[in-house]
Amino acid sequence: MSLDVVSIRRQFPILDREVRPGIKVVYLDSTATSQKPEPVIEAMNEYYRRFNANIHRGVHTLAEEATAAYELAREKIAKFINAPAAREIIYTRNTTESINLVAYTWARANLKAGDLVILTEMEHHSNLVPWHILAAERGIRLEFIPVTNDGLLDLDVYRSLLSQDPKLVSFTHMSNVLGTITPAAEIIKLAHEAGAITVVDGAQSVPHLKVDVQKLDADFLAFSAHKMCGPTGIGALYGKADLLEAMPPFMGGGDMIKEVKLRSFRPNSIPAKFEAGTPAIAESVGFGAAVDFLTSIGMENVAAHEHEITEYALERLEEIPGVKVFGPSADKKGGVASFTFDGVHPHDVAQILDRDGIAVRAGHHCAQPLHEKFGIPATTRASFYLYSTKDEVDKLVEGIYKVKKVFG
Ligand code: 7TS
Repeated sequence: MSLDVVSIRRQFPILDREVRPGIKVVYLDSTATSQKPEPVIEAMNEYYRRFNANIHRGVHTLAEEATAAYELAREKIAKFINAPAAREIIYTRNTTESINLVAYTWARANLKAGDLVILTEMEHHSNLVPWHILAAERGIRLEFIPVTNDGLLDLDVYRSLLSQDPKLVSFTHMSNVLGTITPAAEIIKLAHEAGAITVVDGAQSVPHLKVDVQKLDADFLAFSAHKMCGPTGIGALYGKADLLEAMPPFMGGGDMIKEVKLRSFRPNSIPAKFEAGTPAIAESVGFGAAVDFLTSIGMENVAAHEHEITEYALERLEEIPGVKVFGPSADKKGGVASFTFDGVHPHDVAQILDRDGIAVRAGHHCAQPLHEKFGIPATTRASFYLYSTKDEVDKLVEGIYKVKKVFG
């Protein structure tokens, strides 16, 4: 093991939880949301106990401390993804809001009827529906990089789409269903050569891989704190400063302005321009603590551990007659194993696993078009993180054999 998982697990109090007397939780649903370590919980508690105040408004000590903590967390997040400047990090509620921010501001200011936006067939609904809304409103054109049978993106089709003068390419860095890690740097380079800007959905990559926006040359990167050991209710949008500065505001209200008259306003500079109203202050503190926690472990170590668990999980799952795992081999994917089990509905699989405390997700995982592509309505999904163990994979496999018994 590349990580000291025993000591890591000790920092996640929930992993000790019994879901029923004598039945400990086996948490295999980190793709939906990760669990939270003690330092994150403690940082948020300390915020409420010691320096809760509204930010950017007061001159009193508590307000100054809260503001400093909010801005310090932004600096930590910027460093975590190697953003050149903290002002390029916009706090949002989550990945969904980050993508919508780009769709409602950059895209509405820059796209007109007939303009091409390229997406992929493996997108989460949050990187589809904002563009559907824009297509209906503006008449922009959507094209999709196809997914191959082994769960990879078909870059030959992408190259041919690029000859149609796209304005924007928005794609996931890691599929939440197939686990596929997409060749983001290459996709971005080709998009730039074609004159398009790029949005990277980093909801699954930022928590699990070392993501460097400068190496990628990403124009925008969207991610959520709750999937990376942080709290719910906060996420981030990284954007290159020149793009963010040229974009109109998203929501109007307090903090996002320099000056307001009865009939006009002047927007604030970035990042405040995009942060209207009282933000998620305690959550920003938790987000910063999550980034500290992951940094102290090292993202390379997190990724290596997940790789080991995923490789083992795929090997064990594929041994089970009737189980079909979707997506590429372990070397091309993150810690996700979505599968079907002959003759048993994915929801039934999940329900029977839950009897043994095994938490997995069943359904279309907010990627309906991808499931349609594979001709299935749903899958059962087990997903892994830095606290996952081979023992938990073994419990999952035992659980699936029990499902087999129940359904004959
Ligand atoms: N993009 C990807 C690739 C995701 O996996 C998710 C959430 C989102 C965007 C949206 O993130 P949010 O924080 O704004 O909700 N994925 C999942 C999932 O797979 N199960 O629950 C949420």
